[in-house]
Amino acid sequence: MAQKKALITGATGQDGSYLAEFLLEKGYEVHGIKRRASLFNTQRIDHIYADPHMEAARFRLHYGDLSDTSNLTRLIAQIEPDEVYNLGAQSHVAVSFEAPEYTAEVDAVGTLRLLEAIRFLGMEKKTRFYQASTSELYGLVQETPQRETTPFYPRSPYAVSKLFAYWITVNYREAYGMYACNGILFNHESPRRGETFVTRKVTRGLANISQGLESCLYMGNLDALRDWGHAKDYVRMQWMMLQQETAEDFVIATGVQYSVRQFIEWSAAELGVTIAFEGSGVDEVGVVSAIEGDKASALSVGDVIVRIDPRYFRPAEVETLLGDPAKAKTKLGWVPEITAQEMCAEMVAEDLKVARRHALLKQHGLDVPVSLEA
Ligand code: NDP
Ligand code: GDR
Repeated sequence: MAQKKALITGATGQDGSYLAEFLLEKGYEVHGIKRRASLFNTQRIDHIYADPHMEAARFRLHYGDLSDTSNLTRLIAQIEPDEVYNLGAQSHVAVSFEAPEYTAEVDAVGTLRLLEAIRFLGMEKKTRFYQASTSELYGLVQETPQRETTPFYPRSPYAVSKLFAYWITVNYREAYGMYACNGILFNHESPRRGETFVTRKVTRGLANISQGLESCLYMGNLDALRDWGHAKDYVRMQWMMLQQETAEDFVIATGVQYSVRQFIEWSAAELGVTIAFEGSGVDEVGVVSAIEGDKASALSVGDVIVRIDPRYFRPAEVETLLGDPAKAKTKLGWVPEITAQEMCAEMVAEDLKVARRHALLKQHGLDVPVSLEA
């Protein structure tokens, strides 16, 4: 059988990097799109990137951008991919309130650009298309747990843009008979998660604090509930969805939810530190009055401080998400292998390694600037 070719947008991101590894292991020729940036932005994929001068290199990177129609069309024409995975996006919900138009341009119209390029090039019967849809579509939830049939109610420019992308993918499937499908993925994390998403912000921030590199972690809504899985488990599903006889949309989730506060507590336990939460209603010893009952009494002077900062609250919040992955389990035989707590431990361990290295350098007068912006 001829070697399959895949094109990944967002190849430099968390999911893109795991998916590229996965597809290379499956024997694919993998093409990734990367954006031009003033600094190197390929840290997550450097370990799988081979010198392009080598004949046998099966992983190729191309400059491109989801806002550039001619670039996308040219790349698809050149590569002739069997599978396109559209993972590229301005993927930060809070940032989408700051840059709503750009988010729509990339996340909504960018998806249309890819689909239209495939159709325009007459490849709609050859090229299969995966769209990175999201549990953010459910937003203000209409049913719990959320499944494929649950009505959408997006709550951010990001989610509204992804709503367009969801429906245009369905539309190209129905209108042109394309094999195009949506994976409605709930939050998934890993040590490669971007530093400004909540889980990574917590594991990195607490690891830094434990090594004396930072003094305080500033957080938003600690009561938000999320269904967190591991990115490695979820990219396997992205591939599986493109290997079926007919294209269908699937919810991918663990079916278990935890709060942000719980995630902080797990991370603290991994590091062996205790947490003092501070907020707007702080009393004299710096303990937030919002902490209920016995949790508050466990706090003492010297605890790691987690301070509530209104800056990290969103204009419209998604308070709770819980997915029902029954369809994926039944039809695709998929079961997530890594629990949220195991994932948290892995993330803490990786961030601790880095924090220890930085602390050691600092001890020897080689100061490494730790970015506090998260
Ligand atoms: P990341 O933010 O880690 O990666 C996003 C990728 O998109 C990066 O490679 C980024 O490039 C690229 N990108 C951003 N803007 C553009 C653009 N204008 N043109 C081309 N590429 C661009 O996200 P994840 O890997 O976590 O998520 C992958 C996809 O899945 C996203 O579409 C996200 O919205 C969606 N999703 C994610 C979930 C999650 O929990 N992780 C859950 C549900 C959906 P650069 O590296 O240069 O910034
Ligand atoms: P989310 O992920 O918005 O669900 O989108 P994020 O980790 O950013 O937030 C999860 C929840 O934590 C609350 N929160 C904070 N969030 C951040 N980033 N920083 C904080 O300081 C903080 N404090 C509390 C948030 O309010 C929210 O409720 C992610 C992205 O990967 C999307 O691309 C993807 O579509 C969805 O997951 C599913």
